[in-house]
Amino acid sequence: MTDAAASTTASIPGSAEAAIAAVDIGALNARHGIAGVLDFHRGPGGLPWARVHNGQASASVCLQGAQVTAWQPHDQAHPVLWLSPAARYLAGKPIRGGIPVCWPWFGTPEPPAQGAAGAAPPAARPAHGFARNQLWTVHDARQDTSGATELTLALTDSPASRALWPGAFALALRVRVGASLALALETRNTGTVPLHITEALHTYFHVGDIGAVAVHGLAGAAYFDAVLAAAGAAAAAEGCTHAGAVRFTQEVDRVYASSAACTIEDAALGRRIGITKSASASTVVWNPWAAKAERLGDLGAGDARPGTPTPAGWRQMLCVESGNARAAVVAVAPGTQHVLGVEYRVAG
Ligand code: TA6
Repeated sequence: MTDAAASTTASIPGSAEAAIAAVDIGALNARHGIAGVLDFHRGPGGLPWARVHNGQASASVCLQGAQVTAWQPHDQAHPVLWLSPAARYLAGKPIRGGIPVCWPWFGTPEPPAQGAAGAAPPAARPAHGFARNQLWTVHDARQDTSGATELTLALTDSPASRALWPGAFALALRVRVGASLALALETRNTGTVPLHITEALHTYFHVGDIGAVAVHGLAGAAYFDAVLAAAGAAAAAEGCTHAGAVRFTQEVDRVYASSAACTIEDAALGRRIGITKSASASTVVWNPWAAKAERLGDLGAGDARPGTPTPAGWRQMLCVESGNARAAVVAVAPGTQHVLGVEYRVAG
């Protein structure tokens, strides 16, 4: 079966397993493989992956959800993206770690903010949208003049997506793997009415220890504190601000109204990760800390104390997500497109 047919199969509700099984790895390698640089294979759970190893970096991208699950420049001793040691690899479900694509909504939205008249009731709509759960097709793969590898994956509306959200769309994710990692999430409205979306590239970064991390660039930006909101302090959760860097001594789950670049300063690993972005009005910062990590159940067990040889998974991850969330709804007019961009670069 061709990849196009496979993605069509994915469109029938409940056939995620069939769509995954129908992916023709040989055909993908014949059509898009790049000798010595890019190949396709089946990884954990039988999910299809693209694997990149060029002169600058290595990376992995799961075709389910167009989810970058690994990126490590050759000059880095540690992965830059975090992938849970307890990740589950299931058809139709997101993988814990890497860069989940949250689209066409961030979180669990309530209509009409999503502009989705006729959408399924909120309870039926998966958290962070459906794009991260569906099988994407490979649109293009190439080396650019710098020696970086650019992979473009695509997803279009289908019976499965329309059962959740009525939008007619063509989604593309361009991933450029090199000494930096760049992603561009392109939303094209192929319908006749405006699309209203929220979105995020929900990036999990690998850190030495969350207790020795600072995030710079968000001082003074207003943020929604989801932890306060979850504790019932709805009014106090809105319009928060802080001076200085974000540091971590407990669960942090914040949606900042910010288009600014950020830097993750990792004292334990002695490196800084630079985050620049475009067409993004929101930055989300999240670490679940021990209790929520326990409830989620797939971040990896281990020692909750800092500085031990067997740390819990949550001690070695930090999400800094770039997107357009909550009130930052993006309207995409018929026949037009919107492109959310990020680039990550490591120093030290
Ligand atoms: O981006 C932060 C957040 O919205 C948290 O509230 C937490 O739910 C996290 O995303 C992970 O969500 P997921 O659905 O991937 O488990």
